[in-house]
Amino acid sequence: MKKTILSGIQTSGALHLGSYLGAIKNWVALANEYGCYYMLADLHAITVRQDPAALRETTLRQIAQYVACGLDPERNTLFVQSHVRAHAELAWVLGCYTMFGELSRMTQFKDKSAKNAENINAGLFTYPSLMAADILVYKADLVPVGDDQRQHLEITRDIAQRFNGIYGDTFVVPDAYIPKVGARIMSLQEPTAKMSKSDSSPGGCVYLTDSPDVIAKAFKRAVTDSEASVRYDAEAKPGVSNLIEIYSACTGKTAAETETEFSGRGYGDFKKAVGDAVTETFRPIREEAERILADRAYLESVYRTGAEKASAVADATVREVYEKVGFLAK
Ligand code: ATP
Ligand code: LTN
Repeated sequence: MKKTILSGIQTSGALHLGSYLGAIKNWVALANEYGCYYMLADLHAITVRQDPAALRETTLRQIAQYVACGLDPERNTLFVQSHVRAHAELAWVLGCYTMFGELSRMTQFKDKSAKNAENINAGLFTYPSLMAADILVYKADLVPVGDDQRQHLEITRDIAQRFNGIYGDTFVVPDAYIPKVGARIMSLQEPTAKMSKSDSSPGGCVYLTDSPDVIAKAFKRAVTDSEASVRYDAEAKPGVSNLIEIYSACTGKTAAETETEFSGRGYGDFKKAVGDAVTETFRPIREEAERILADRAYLESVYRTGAEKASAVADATVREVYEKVGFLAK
């Protein structure tokens, strides 16, 4: 029996270099060895205010991008979170086994509350109970994510263990799968902050949909330092180290090989090479995503089939959980 993977990305904006290198690249790499569920987290996306038409469009585009990245819908279950009711149902139950104090310690909650001071809603606070439900409802063994999701995986494990401790073995306690290279891509403009779609500085974030021209410009302007030496030192040289990490992740070369390749050469050369490596990584995906996006009937068949397959498994877990906690069977 193959082990199970679940992961997802919020449909709160466009996919970028961080979400590609930190998450999706590994989804593709692991797809053959595992039974995989890859989700579009639209329920999570509305913890921040979204424009309805834009949310729908982003969701569709993101499905096309999942497929274009190499996730074959015949072999992976690709689905939209809100299409599978069991997520919301289990999230409610798990919320009753998640502590206020635990949620208060989540750094993502603290960061997002600081960024959205006018909308610190209950969904933003209980976000991790829903994420735990996403994972536990499929009894997933492994969750490939970027480094920023480590804490959410820890709380998921705690919730699973707590529930199992009270009701007997129910959930699989999942492991995070965090890549060695690319787990934390930093902003090109502010290399001490994570690259993110909510990045406020233009050029800090590189999107999967960006043209080669836009990508080249973003790397040309990337913040570095005055030493003019391509050397990995995350503390002293965060900008250059981030570029080395990006180059390594896109080309498969190690940091040491990258240092040797660019030894004695200026930052101009290096930045151009990193931009080219990213462009070549993104080009086939971008072109394929555009082609798929034009075929709405195909996209519909992908997410409908995905939701059906996912619901069958997820509904069974909810039934099991409802029975264990003592809900009367209908
Ligand atoms: P937001 O800015 O709305 O919080 P985000 O840009 O951080 O979003 P998500 O959609 O939350 O991106 O993340 C999707 C996946 O990509 C997660 O697994 C996350 O850990 C990973 N990821 C996001 N940003 C990075 C990054 N800069 N480096 C590596 N992995 C990342
Ligand atoms: N919180 C994640 C998105 C997400 C997720 C999940 C990731 C929602 N549910 C379940 C892995 C497993 C993020 O991208 N910020």
